[in-house]
Amino acid sequence: MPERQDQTGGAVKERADTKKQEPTLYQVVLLNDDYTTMNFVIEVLEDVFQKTPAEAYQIMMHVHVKGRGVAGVYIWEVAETKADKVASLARDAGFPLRATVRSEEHTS
Ligand code: TYC
Repeated sequence: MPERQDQTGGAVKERADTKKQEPTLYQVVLLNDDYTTMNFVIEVLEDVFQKTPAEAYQIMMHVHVKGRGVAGVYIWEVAETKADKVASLARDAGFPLRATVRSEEHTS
C-alpha cells in the first residue's frame, strides 16, 4: 500500500505540529472609586473571581491604594463575561464599581 502523500510529495505527518499555541490572555482590571464599599469589592472578588477572602482583601486594598488592579486573567470571552458580571452586580447594588478588560500584551 502506498504511503499517503501531501501536495508537495512528502509523506503526510499524522500530527503536523505538536507545538501548542498559547491563547492571548486578558486582564480584568478593577478601578477604584470613592463610593463602592470595601466589603462589596471583596464579595465581588470572591464570587466572580473565585478569590479566597485573604486574596480578595489584598486585591481590594491594592485597588483602593493604587487606583486599579488585576482581579484575574482569562481568555477573552471569560474576561468579558466577568467584567459584565461586575457591572451588573454593581448596578444592582447601586455602586459605581467598574472593571475593564485589557490584553496582557498592553501591560505597562
Ligand atoms: N475606595 C473604596 C472605599 O474607600 C473601596 C474600593 C476599593 C472601591 C476597590 C472600588 O475597586 C474598588 N470605600
